[in-house]
Amino acid sequence: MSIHTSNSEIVKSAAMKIHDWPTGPYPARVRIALAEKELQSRVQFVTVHLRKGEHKRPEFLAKNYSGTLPVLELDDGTFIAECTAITEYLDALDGSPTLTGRTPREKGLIHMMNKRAELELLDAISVYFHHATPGLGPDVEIYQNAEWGSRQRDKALRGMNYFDGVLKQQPFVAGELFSMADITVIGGLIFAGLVELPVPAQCEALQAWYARMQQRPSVKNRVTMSEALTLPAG
Ligand SMILES: N[C@@H](CCC(=O)N[C@@H](CS)C(=O)NCC(=O)O)C(=O)O
Repeated sequence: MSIHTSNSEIVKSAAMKIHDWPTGPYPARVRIALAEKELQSRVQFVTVHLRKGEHKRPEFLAKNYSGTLPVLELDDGTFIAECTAITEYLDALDGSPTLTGRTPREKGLIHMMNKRAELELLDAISVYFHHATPGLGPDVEIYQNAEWGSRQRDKALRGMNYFDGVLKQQPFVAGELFSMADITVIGGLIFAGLVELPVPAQCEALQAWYARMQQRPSVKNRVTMSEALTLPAG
């Protein structure tokens, strides 16, 4: 099977690997994108144990300098890290982008809202987790700054209020269509659940949107999607 891109370049249907951790909020973003694009069968998952700090070891840092998950490995040995970059790659594969925008306007709005979802919500919760909670444990969290972490928690709560306001005006984070920006806010709320940071009661539009998002099969099945497709790390 081959997949045609919009400029007629043929991308061979080679196997891809995703290095990730099944329950991680950032890995969830790529898992949801894979399921939305119906690409699961082309991927094998490699589990990298976050709590054992496998993502900070030299073998993994050679794949991703930043020492974070997920990482996409192509069959020619290319490694693509960063959820946004991986999602853009996956979305471009079939020449029919459904997650990152079809027109210049859609692309611009989705990229902006996706970045906002990272800055104002998901990344802020991540900093809170790593700095103001035990995080991944003392072997991994070698430097913590609790005050900085708490400030990021407050920033995330402000972010929830912001996205609530957005979703009062439109059905999805970047407008009328489901996109990568929705996936990133979903990642943020998955992380919020893990750190027990509830969406404030007054954020009714955000809560209603999240209830709708949790009904999507891509979101519901994200953790179990790797069960038959997992390789040991190595
Ligand atoms: N900007 C990165 C962030 C990825 C990230 O922080 N991933 C988490 C996994 S849920 C991680 O690797 N955390 C380990 C750590 O920071 O030590 C992306 O978008 O992919």
